[in-house]
Amino acid sequence: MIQLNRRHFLKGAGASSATCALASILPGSIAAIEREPLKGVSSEVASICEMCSTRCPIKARIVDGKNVFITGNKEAKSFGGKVCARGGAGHSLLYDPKRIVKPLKRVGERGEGKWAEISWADAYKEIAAKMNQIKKQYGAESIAFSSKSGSNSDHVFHLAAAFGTPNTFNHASTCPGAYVVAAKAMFGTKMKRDLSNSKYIINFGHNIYEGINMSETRGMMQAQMDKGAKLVVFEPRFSIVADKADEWHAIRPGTDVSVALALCNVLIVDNLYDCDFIEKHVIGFDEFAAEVKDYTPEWAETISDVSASAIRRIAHEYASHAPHAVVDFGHRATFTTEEFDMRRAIYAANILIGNIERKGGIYMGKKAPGYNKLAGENVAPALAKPGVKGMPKITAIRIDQVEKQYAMMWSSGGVYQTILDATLNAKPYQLKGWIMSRTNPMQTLTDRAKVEQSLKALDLVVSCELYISETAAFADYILPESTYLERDEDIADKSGKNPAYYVRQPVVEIIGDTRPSWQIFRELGQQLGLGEFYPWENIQTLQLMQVNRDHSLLEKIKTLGYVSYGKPLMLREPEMVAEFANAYPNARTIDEDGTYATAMHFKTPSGKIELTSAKVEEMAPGRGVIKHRSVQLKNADELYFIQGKVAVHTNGATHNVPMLSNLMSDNAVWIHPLTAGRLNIHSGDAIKLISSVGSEEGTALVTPGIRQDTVFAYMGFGSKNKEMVKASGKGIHCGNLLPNVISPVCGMCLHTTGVKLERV
Ligand SMILES: Nc1nc2c(c(=O)[nH]1)N[C@H]1C(S)=C(S)[C@@H](COP(=O)(O)OP(=O)(O)OC[C@H]3O[C@@H](n4cnc5c(=O)[nH]c(N)nc54)[C@H](O)[C@@H]3O)O[C@H]1N2
Ligand SMILES: Nc1nc2c(c(=O)[nH]1)N[C@H]1C(S)=C(S)[C@@H](COP(=O)(O)OP(=O)(O)OC[C@H]3O[C@@H](n4cnc5c(=O)[nH]c(N)nc54)[C@H](O)[C@@H]3O)O[C@H]1N2
Ligand code: SF4
Ligand SMILES: [Mo]
Repeated sequence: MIQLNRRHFLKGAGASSATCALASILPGSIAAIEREPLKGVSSEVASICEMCSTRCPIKARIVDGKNVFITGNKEAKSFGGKVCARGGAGHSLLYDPKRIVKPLKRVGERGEGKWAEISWADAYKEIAAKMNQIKKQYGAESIAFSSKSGSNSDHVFHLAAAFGTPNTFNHASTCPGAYVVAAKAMFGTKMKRDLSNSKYIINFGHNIYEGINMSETRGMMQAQMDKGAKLVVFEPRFSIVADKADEWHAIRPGTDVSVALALCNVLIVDNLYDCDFIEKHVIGFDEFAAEVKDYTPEWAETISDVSASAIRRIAHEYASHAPHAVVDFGHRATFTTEEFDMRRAIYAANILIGNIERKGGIYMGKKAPGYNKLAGENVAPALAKPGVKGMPKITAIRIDQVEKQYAMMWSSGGVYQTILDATLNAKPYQLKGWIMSRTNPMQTLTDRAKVEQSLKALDLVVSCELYISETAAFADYILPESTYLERDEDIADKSGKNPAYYVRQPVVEIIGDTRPSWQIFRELGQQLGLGEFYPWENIQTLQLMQVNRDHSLLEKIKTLGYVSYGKPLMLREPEMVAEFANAYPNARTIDEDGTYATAMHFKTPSGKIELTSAKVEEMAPGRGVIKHRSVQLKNADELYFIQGKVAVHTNGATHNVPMLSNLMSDNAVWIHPLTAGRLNIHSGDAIKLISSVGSEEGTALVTPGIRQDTVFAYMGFGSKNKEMVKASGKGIHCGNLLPNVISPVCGMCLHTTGVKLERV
């Protein structure tokens, strides 16, 4: 394997900004962008990246009227004033001739690729008429709304609520849902990880040097490079994170839960856990300990292929660095149907060493209201929610609400894939319309064929997009949104260890006839006769409502782009608590042990951390206690098929962006040499993967960096619509191989399945 200098690599990994010549404009494209000089501000504008949903704070400016130079906003220290390679390529999206810059209406069959331009006014009129007709005939609840979470989704879901449907979905069940729901069950709220201060990091497939989040990626780099943290990685393939780790264990896909439980077993049996912390802050320890008694490292080895002695040693090393050690709870939580207990087992390993609210451990976000209360004064302004009076009362139940076990998922984004059965089989009732924004389920929701069938079966499909994505290709109307470099949005909360806000602002004037989504969904709302639910006229009035009409505060947030308040605070970290109490004379009195431990309140039924949960037991009988359950992810004669992110593309989103497509346009399938040898497959050969729901042809990459029983592909490639010119037909389409699954309790999709491999 190629040896890379670790230090050298780490320096490069999270630090690039780019300015490049604009791609030439192809003639004849739909509503192509005229290549005119860019208009906007030539001084730096502070804003927010949207090349992925990490949404890093950026600064951008126009160079010579021709280009946009993007870098990180230095005000946001943890992001290091940097953007990643995709963040630096924003100009290539902005000026991509294949971006849609006029509203489009389908004129052929769904998916046939025949489009006509339509005015915004006519598009709103026709869509609103159809929506109202569906509402009259089948009820408002028969229209689902979906959007990737973020400020856009707030506007999409506001319209849904005003229209009267409860069926709103973000990307949760395809991505973070399981770790969010697991945290809710145990802590009553989402948790954050403090990688940069951690001395010992255990990583179960968090691909953080490729699936980049500038702040967390840089935090991990700091921990490794500057502070000498030890990193242990469990991964079925030799990812970049595995390559930069101190040790890599090629775990069997989907079996992480057994190793996490075995770590807990050793922590308890060998008495390495923080007894005092458990006594004060945790309930359900005894039930958990009784369950975990049998989950020995020797048992986990038989399931996961990770050696028992390694698990035992790692548990001891981890505990010896307590509390400044962490088991990372990951990001994309779709490795097994037992995700709920996998992520709970990981949190349990953190709780046992008492790293909660400690440096290098896990902690709760400190938003203004709670922070101010501790300080005894208004250190940070609290944002107001614009009150909208008289919103319709919705009585229809959500399509994912029939089963009580998903109770915690409804409010965390919903079980997105339930749209498919509701559409195709009227389960639990018939859907007739789907209004979506900033989402590409054909690529990202699993079982592409079923998504296509569903889109074809509906009476109305609307997509708000930048491109004619694979999904938008099946819409009746495509509403083109201005890119993040052309639009403004509401102020967003970016609080971490202390309160922080930031805001998106336009860097260039809008190119073509596109609009920001807050405007699109407001105008559609007005056309629907729901204007009374939009007390804001434009984004400025909405922002002023957020800051309680404090003009100078708004000005400050806009000028700096990112504003943070107070001092970083972790409630059980004595030094931080002392500094905090020192800074604010009316601050809460420090506990006897020098911390604010008694100020920790968990929004669980008991008010404590719940290692075992009566509420979960009630929602999903038999699941109150964290347990191991055997899962069969593939048949004996199949290989595991797994995926991951690549550093130069985002999900199912950027494969048409010229600059990024030039860097990588295909996803060769990783195959172990012994597996390849049996089928006489060599690197570069054409191969085929066949699953229970589809088959895909691609190219082989023979590498020892993968388990023999597993194949891997970077996700997002192989688009099947011809409008994605640079992406269509290139590589394996992962969503076409994955069956549609709903995991217990957390409602997650499943991104691991069995495939047969053939040489073509
Ligand atoms: N460059 C880039 N950065 C991104 C994104 C992007 O698309 N591109 N997307 C953003 C988003 S939305 C997210 S959610 C994050 C994603 O962040 P991550 O969740 O870290 O990203 P993935 O690459 O999906 O990570 C999954 C990793 O798990 C491995 N894996 C697969 N199955 C298993 C298993 O059963 N066990 C273990 N232990 N490992 C397994 C895969 O090989 C892969 O390396 O990244 C964000 N940042
Ligand atoms: N097989 C498989 N499936 C996966 C994953 C995997 O690893 N493997 N990863 C999962 C994960 S972690 C996630 S988060 C999801 C992500 O999947 P999605 O939530 O679908 O998000 P993206 O693919 O990032 O982007 C969706 C669409 O948003 C459009 N878009 C980009 N910017 C804007 C904008 O400013 N406005 C509007 N209106 N549209 C915009 C893009 O053109 C793109 O078509 O995929 C999940 N699906
Ligand atoms: S991680 Fe990269 S692409 Fe994603 S928001 Fe940050 S700079 Fe932009
Ligand atoms: Mo994600």
